[in-house]
Amino acid sequence: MANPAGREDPKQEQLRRRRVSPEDARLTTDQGIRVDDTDNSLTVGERGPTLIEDFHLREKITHFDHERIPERVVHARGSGAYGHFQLHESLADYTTAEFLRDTSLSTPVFVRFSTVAGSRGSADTVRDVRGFATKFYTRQGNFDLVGNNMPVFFIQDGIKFPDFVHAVKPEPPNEMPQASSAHDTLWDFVQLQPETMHMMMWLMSDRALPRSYTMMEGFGVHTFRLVNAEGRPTFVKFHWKPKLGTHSLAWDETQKIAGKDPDFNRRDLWDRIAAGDFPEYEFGVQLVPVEDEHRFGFDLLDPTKIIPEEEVPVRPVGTLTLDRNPDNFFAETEQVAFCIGNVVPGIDFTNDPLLQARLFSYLDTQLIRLGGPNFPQIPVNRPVADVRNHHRDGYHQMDIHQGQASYHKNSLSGGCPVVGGEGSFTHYQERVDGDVVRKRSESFADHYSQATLFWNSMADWEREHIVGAFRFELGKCERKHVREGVVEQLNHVDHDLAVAVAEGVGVEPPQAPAGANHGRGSPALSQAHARADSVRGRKIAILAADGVDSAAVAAVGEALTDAGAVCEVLAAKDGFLQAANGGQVEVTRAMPTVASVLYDAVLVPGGDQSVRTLSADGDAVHFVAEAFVHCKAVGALDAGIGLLDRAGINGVQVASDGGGTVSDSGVVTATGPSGDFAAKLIDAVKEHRHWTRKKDHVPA
Ligand code: HDE
Repeated sequence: MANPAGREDPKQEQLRRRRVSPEDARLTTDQGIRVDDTDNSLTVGERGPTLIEDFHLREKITHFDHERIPERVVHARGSGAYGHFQLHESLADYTTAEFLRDTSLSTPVFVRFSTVAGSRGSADTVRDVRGFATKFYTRQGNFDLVGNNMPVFFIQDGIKFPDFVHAVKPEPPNEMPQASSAHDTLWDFVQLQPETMHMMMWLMSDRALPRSYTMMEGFGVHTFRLVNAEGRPTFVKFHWKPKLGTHSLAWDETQKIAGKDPDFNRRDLWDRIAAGDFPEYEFGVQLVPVEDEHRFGFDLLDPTKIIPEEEVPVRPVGTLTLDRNPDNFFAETEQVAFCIGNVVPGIDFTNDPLLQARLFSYLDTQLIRLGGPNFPQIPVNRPVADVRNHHRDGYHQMDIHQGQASYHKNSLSGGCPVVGGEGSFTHYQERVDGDVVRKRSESFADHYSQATLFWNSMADWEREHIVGAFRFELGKCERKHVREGVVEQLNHVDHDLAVAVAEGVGVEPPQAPAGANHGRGSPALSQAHARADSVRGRKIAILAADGVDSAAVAAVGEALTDAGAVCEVLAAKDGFLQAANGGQVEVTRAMPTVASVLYDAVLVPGGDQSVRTLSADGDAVHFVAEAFVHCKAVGALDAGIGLLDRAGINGVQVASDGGGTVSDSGVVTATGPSGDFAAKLIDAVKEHRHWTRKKDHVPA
């Protein structure tokens, strides 16, 4: 079976045999017996008692009673997709992993994106880390890269994970708040555990509010080891970079979306793939020769540290394309089991203590979540590589193992399956020597330098967002000593930051600390430098009423659609609008069913009557004002400019000669015939957001 790129896809071929379609089928019991009636139980007389011999009733209810499995203890809410990974540049000098050596191979994958703290039914757009887990179904077996959209973690040693997760999850007495870090227990943990500071900077930044799963980076976080054919190791950090750039939502917007469309990120991913607009990510590696292990000012084994990209560039070597939505959420996205211990020959671990604890945790949690040791046989988890061993029995055994010998060594099955041979996994032979201790390495002691590096790298608007986020989160903490403790920690990151946060949360601003900010930055950390060259999948709202200028709707709509955007005509009611020229314009959605927060940009076409109606409609006025306040591209043509004025968007300039197009911080207007309006609007949408826009005067 071929994938959309025309390459054979052995995983889809394997899954095809497991898919069950309702088409042309008759309803049966689980035993395959056709059922004559599934709406009425078997009773004695029409009003009499129900009979226990009604096997169909019993089976139907019993199956229903057992439909649920435990949700993941973290990363419970997720969205998955299939795709393929294409290597462009061979890493044969560094690894024996075939999928990273052979550029002719296309490797099938399943990816699951997730939030961390919320339950399965929580909203997508909460402030949180996002999981970015990829299962590569390689010919040498499954390789799982279980990463996040932030390159560091909250803690250095896995033994702290239960403490951290208990602190961030809803509080024990009342299970509040849902999917939010803005509460006392998390911040109490933070103030007492300074190693969290670097990650907290990321979590309070816009990285925690991705516009789309297709617009966020992914990181393997830990330093791994690649091993080549000569057995030579190289340290490696894995990266995903979205082709659409790394872009985020506004905090106010995320909170509103959580109510308007809690499935916002999930829907966006699904719709893009369904529309054939396949999300793409560049796969990159930072390679560090083992001789350089100690050349950095931090420990490569410390998962609270990045290797700045300016010091070790990310080398792009492949592309991940997501091109198929799952058929069944439960069977695939819920039952997929990632395990950081799933590595293939040529990829190995390091002594990062967080990584080591993860090696235990994933298999352990899946044994309970998926009900026993045979979960690797579930279709989404099953490798495309042959599986042959002496593991036997257990709940839900799906394979029928033939032969008398289920042990090694054996002579009865001719010694099969035979151990070893070409392509066998051999653990890297690291020499280790030391005393048995319970002690954090001194080389892990610096908790602030990289938090400061992150802060120094931010644009002014990013810093404003970070300060706002700290103020919001600490403002939700009931205990003053917790707020004070966090401000004290922030003072080690940057004094100005600590003062700005203190002022917002009723805490005495701290004294300047002894050591000054080191002043170093890493431009790659700022989203101000994110790629912004595409409008693919961007959603544009076109506000209209009867009397709209349908020619403008058609012309600008077509230009945006040709560029890859998705345009929707919104009006007070569903149906058709009478256009100014007598034609009709179909309404895509009724305005009460949507909101500006669900769109990337808004366009108000001309048409006097249409704009008069919209100007008298509070929903429409608010729509435009809110889009403006969230720094989105706003376009208006001719009379449509009047709606911008009505929304309080001052400073809209109109070319004095009555024609031409004017763009002011993402507000694009034109009067009269104007050839470049659509092009300018497209450019404004590409920018994603116009964060430096002056907007405090607009009431929304
Ligand atoms: Fe996880 N993590 N984690 N984690 N993690 C799980 O595994 C754990 C960590 C990550 O879409 C669990 O099957 C420990 C870092 C993702 O199914 C669990 C530690 C990173 C996902 C678990 C960490 C991650 C998980 C919950 C510290 C980024 C979702 C259910 C030692 C590099 C995968 C499950 C999916 C899921 C344990 C830290 C990423 C409990 C003990 C660091 C993306 O096993």
